[in-house]
Amino acid sequence: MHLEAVLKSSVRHAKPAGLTLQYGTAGFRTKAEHLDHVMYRMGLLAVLRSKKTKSVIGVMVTASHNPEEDNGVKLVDPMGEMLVQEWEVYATNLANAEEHELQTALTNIIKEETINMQDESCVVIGRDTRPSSENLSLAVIDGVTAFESRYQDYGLVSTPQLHYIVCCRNTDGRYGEPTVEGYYQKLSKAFNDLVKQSPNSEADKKSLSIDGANGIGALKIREMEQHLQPLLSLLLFNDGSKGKLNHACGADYVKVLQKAPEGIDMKPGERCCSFDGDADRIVYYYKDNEHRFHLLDGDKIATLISTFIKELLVKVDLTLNMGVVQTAYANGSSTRYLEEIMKVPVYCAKTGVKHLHHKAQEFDIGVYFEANGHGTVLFSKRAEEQIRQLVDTGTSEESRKAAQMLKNVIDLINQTVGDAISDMLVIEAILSLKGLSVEKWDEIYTDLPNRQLKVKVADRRVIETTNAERRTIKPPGLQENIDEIVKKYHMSRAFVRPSGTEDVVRVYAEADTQVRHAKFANQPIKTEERLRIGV
Ligand code: G16
Repeated sequence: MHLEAVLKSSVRHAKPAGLTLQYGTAGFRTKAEHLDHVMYRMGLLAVLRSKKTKSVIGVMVTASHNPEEDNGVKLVDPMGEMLVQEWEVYATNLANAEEHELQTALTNIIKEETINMQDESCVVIGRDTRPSSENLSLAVIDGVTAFESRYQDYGLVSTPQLHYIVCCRNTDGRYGEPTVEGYYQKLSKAFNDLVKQSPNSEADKKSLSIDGANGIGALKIREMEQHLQPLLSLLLFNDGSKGKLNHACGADYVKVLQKAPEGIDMKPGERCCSFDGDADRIVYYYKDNEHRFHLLDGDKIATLISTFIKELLVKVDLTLNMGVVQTAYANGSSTRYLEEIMKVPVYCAKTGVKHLHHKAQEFDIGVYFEANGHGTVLFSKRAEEQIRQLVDTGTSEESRKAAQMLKNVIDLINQTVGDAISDMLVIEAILSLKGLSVEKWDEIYTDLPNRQLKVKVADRRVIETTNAERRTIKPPGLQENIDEIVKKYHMSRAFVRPSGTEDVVRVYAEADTQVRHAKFANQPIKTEERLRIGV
C-alpha cells in the first residue's frame, strides 16, 4: 500500500477541521473554496473504485447548474453511469474524515471491498469552465498520483462527454472512439444519417437558437457545429465570451422561472433551447406571435421521443417493452398523456438521474427524463440486437427503414447519461422526420400551470420524504398541512423536498387553471414559513 505517500500529499489538500459535507443528488457540491480536500480524496476514491471494478473510472469537476462560485464533483462508473450508491457512503466518510482519520477511512474501504492494491487502475478526469475547476482538477490528479495510478486528463469537456469516454474505454471502443472527436464523429454520423431519411428536410429551414449558459456546452457545440452542416444551422448565444456562467441564463433558470434567458434573440415561432452549466440538461422554448413564452421541458421531450420510438416499433413489428421514468416534478398532464393516450407505463423515481437510470434499465427501452431536462433513452442488449438485425432482414422496405431509424437513434442518444447535445440532435431529427414545428410539438398536450420555488431554511435536512419524494414524513404536521391546501383545488398536487445540490428546500405546486394556481402556488410558502419557525 502507498498510504504514506497519500497522507504526505494530503497535507497539501488539508481538510478544514470540522467541515462536513453531504454526498448530494449528484455528488458533492458547495462553494469552490471548500472543495480542495474533497477533490484530492475523490481522486483517491476513484483509484480504489478502479482497482475494485478493474475498469476506468471518471471524475468530473463541475457544479453543473449551480452558480459560478460553486463547484462539485461527479464520479463516473465503468459503463458511464453515476457512481453506484453503495459507494456513496465511502465517498462521504472519506470527504468528512479529519486529517488524522484519513488513513483509517481508506483502510476501511480497502478492507470492506477486499481491494487488491497491486491491481492496475486508471482514472479519467474532466472539468467544466468555472474559474475554480482547473485547480480543483489538479487536486483530483494529486489524489490519483498519490496512489501511483494511471490517469488521463481530458481537460475541458462536458459531463456527458466524460461519461461517454469512460464507457468507450471500458468497452474497448465498442461504444465509440474514446475521444471528444470520436464523440462528435459518432453523433454527427448518426444525426446526418437520420435526417437524410427525412422527407421534410427542406420543411423547416429555420435555425435553432442555443443558449449555452456561458458554459462548457457553448464551447463544445462550437467545436461540433462543422460536423452538422448543412443539415442543422445553429445560432449560439451566451457563449461565455462575456456573461457569467448560469447567470440569468441556462436550462435551470429557464425551467424554474419559465421565461427566456437574457442574451438570446427570439423570433416568434423559432425553436430555442438552453443547456445547463455542464451540458447534461436541455429545455426547449419559443415565443408565439403574441410574444407569449412557451416552455417545452423534459416531460415534453420524453413524450416526443417515446412517441417517435413507439411509432417505429409498430413499423418494425417488434414486441419490446417500453417504459417511461419521471420524477415528482413531472407535469400531471404529461403523465396522463403517456399513460392514457400513448398507453406507455410510467414510473416515478426520486430526483437524481442515478435513480431514474436504474429504473429505466428494467425495460427493453427505458425513456427517462426529469422535468428539468435531464434524461436519455436506454436500449437493452436484446433490443439493440433485434433492431440491428432487422435493418437487413426486415420483411418490408417500411420495416427495414424503421429499423434503420431506430439504429440511428441508438447511436445518436448518449445512453450513459442525459446529454444536452445528444438530446438536442435527437429532438431536431425527430422534428425534421415528422415535419413538426415547435408549436405543433407543444400542442401534443397542455401542461397544467405549475410553479417551482426555492426556499432558504436554517437546516433543510429536517425534511424527510417518502414515496419518491411526493410526501414528507418529517417534520410532523407538514404533510397534513400540504394535504389540507391541495384538496381545495382541482387536479392539484404539491410537495416539498430538500435539494441535494443547493442549500434550499424546493417547493413544487401544480393545479388545473391559472387563476386557481396563482392562489395555490403561494400557499406552500406559508407552509414553509411554519416549518422555518419549527426549525
Ligand atoms: C443534478 C442532478 C439532477 C437533479 C438536479 C437537481 O443536476 O443530476 O438529476 O434533478 O441536480 O437536484 P436537487 O433538486 O436535489 O437539487 P445537475 O444538472 O445540477 O447536475
